[in-house]
Amino acid sequence: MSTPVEETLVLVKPDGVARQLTGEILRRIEAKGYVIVDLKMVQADRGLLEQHYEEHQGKPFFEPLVEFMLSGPIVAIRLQGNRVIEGFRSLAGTTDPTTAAPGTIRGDLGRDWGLKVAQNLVHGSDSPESSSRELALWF
Ligand code: IDP
Ligand code: MG
Repeated sequence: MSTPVEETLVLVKPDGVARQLTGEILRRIEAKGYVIVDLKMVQADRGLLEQHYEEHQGKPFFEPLVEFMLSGPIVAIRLQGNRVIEGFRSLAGTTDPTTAAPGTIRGDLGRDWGLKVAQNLVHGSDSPESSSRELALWF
């Protein structure tokens, strides 16, 4: 079976950086065999985040989400591999860290902190279109 080599945007969100989980998250990514093509630590600005999360504009968690993403540095990663878009989302686990499966980044390391927005450690692009759009924003 031949599958295309893809790239995806992974972000270690401010909670992951603040909790010093960047290394643990990168370890899981590399242990899976995905290739880190580029990586940088950035303090995002509001304009970048509003574009990044444009699909969520108008939702109740949008403003808390932007504020959360502004709260500290983010590690942005250009990640490469066969089916890496789907594969990283599988490593990350589902959005709500309380119910994300054990074994996933969010399931093992995240929890509900009783906040307006889910602090769930990582972002991963959800489609080839999102991945191209997001990589162009961040790199
Ligand atoms: P994803 O990160 O799993 O792709 P999205 O639906 O794209 O999830 O939402 C973007 C981010 O917004 C989530 O990672 C999470 O931080 C936050 N979020 C999404 N839905 C909710 C919600 O219902 N309540 C609180 N925060 C949410
Ligand atoms: Mg998403």
